[in-house]
Amino acid sequence: MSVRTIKQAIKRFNKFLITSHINPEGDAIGSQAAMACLLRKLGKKFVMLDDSPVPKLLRFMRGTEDISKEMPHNFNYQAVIIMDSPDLARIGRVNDYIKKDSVIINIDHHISNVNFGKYNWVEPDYSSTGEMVYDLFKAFKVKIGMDEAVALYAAIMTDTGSFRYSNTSSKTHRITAELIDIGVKPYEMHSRIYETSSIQDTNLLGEALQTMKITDDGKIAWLWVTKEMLKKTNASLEGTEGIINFGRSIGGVEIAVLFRETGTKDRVKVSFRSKGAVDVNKLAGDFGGGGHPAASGCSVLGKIEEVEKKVLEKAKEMLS
Ligand SMILES: [Mn+2]
Repeated sequence: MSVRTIKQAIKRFNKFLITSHINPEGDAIGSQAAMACLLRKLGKKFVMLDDSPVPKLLRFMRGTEDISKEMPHNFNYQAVIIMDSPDLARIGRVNDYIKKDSVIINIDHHISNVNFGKYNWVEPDYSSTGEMVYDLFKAFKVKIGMDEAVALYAAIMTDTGSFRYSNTSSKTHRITAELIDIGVKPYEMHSRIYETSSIQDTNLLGEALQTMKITDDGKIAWLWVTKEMLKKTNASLEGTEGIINFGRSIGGVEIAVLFRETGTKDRVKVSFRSKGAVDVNKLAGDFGGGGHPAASGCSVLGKIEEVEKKVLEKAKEMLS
């Protein structure tokens, strides 16, 4: 489906539930906040409801204070807009408020998206869901104000790794140039999101780097974050997010893997990053996860040593 179909769908309804995935990052939060701005300007009513709280770092965006964890009473939405989520499992507890006959508008850029909605707008070539929301503003001919410009910029900046990843296009830059013209300050945005690490999180990074290993051919690098390391350093879960990039940043590495003992119920969270030669969305898919060709993840049952062994075997298989 195209942006036009989604525009028509949004026009048809007046009360929306907006949500995104568990453990939201910049794109999930930014695209929800921008969508809220758009719906407000269109005179629509909405509630934003997420499984997980908004990360502290992202609360500077206006509108994020309206993202709640509980459904307000007496709010009967006509359609639910699910953003940046490849499947319904990714929205976690919010599923409790979705009925079999709910009208779902699915807006996402994950190649692994399973088209779970009545309306599915999926653009794997877009850098971020934020870029898609930008298109919606244009389709509706709604002027982009400062609040949504900040939210869209944050969404695009975080999902492109600050315009470094292969999903960065000339369109990405044209959009962000427009957002800068509206008043967004790139340095301020970068500083707010990337230059506010704590000493605890930095100590955790030090611990994690000690665990880094690399295959003999130098193509796979992997690291661990254990419960013990988190306890010792008193770091935050959010502080584990950028660690995988240190694996990918090594010359010759094709796949970086981060194993985190932060999954629920004896599960290990596994994140993958690729430099493009290997489709890590497929790799994550082998373990029930998904994402993008260059960035994906899954959650695997078992002890970290066992999970490491299984995952590395598959990764080596894919490279050979
Ligand atoms: Mn995204």
